[in-house]
Amino acid sequence: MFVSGDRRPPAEGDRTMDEAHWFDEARFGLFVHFGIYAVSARHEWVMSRERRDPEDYARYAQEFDPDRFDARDIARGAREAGMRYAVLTTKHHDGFCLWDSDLTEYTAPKVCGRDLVEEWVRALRDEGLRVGLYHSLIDWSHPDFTIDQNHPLRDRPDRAELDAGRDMARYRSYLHGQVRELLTRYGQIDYLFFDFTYPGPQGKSAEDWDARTLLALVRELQPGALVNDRLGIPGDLVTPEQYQPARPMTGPDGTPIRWEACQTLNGSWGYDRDNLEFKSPDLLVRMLVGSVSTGGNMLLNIGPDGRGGLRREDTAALAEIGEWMELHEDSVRGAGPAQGFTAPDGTVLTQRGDRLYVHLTTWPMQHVHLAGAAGRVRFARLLHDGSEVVHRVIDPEQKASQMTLGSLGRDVVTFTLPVRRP
Ligand code: FUL
Repeated sequence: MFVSGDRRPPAEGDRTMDEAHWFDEARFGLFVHFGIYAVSARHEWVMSRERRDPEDYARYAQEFDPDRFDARDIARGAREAGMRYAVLTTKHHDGFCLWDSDLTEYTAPKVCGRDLVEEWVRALRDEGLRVGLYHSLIDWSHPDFTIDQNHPLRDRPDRAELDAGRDMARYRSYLHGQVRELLTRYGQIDYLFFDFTYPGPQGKSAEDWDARTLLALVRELQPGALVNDRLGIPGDLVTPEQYQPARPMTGPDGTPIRWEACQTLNGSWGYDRDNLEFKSPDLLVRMLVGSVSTGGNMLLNIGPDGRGGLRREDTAALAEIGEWMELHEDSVRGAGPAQGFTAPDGTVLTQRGDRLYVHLTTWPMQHVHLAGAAGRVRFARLLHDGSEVVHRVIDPEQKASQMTLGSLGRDVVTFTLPVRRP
């Protein structure tokens, strides 16, 4: 049966994922990398890249004064961009903690008197966003974290001496203790992004974190929270980094695997002042619909500067994506891969219930031929203004329909078709 061409959301049973979960419904989230590395303004890995020893690096903590960090502002920007969840770095690999941990003095509250995680969680809840926390498994400042291939002290001639006496078992109890703090002090946490495991002779593996116990701790303290895959054991979703999976991810038995592609705006996660290679909002929208078309989410990152403020490029990107989302949200939220259609060249397809969305990613284009559509389309219309897209069957053999479009000067044009199941 055909459905009408209105914008009514599909009924529960129409969802494209088997399980209606907030994460799959959301499709789009914000990642925020913030820490004392923002003061260096040279990437969040500056400590490792520049082989800085912990004492020297800790000078950034003394100079950390995030007077412009405004979690409310960030949360509002995320919501207006069409995001429905956001993830903040509670601690990155440098070990500096943004919350008031009892287990170390190396924290934001100790240097600036503010628990930034508390501010974060409150702001997200107030904006109606799901709460995500990133937590680094790696800690280059902890005296028990052994020196490996990424460690800032790896090239020191006295490496063996510096490494002697370090004890990963002690580090592990610190790590677990901190995760317990994060999961017991701030109410409901919806998503935990651990980062990361890198097995090998010079790396760290799931045993180093005692990943099973850590995961069990999360399940016990926050049974509803999603956990990513970077503990080195399977979690609830996989997190491709800076690439877009070309097709839906499936397990050996063909069942869909939940995934989320995390993406930077300019190749760096933390504030990187001199890196101006920003992705355009148009490209970001294409990446977003690309993620949805292959059944995943996109987690788009911003890196506040040394004062916690956002650079113009960050806010502009969020605002422009927000403008697109305001008109095209239905093709993203709760949508997934198209069922039984192959995307014609220059298009990306998403589907939500019985509504197919055709995103034109190259433009101008006068006609689109959609194989398999003949006889299944009741009405085709542009999504942003509801205007009709004239379609006619051109090849009954192929069951193809031709959609004729004028020359709209928009970046990503989306039209929507109520379709019949094949
Ligand atoms: C990586 C980290 O090493 C990067 O700094 C960043 O946090 C990214 C999301 O994950 O593995």
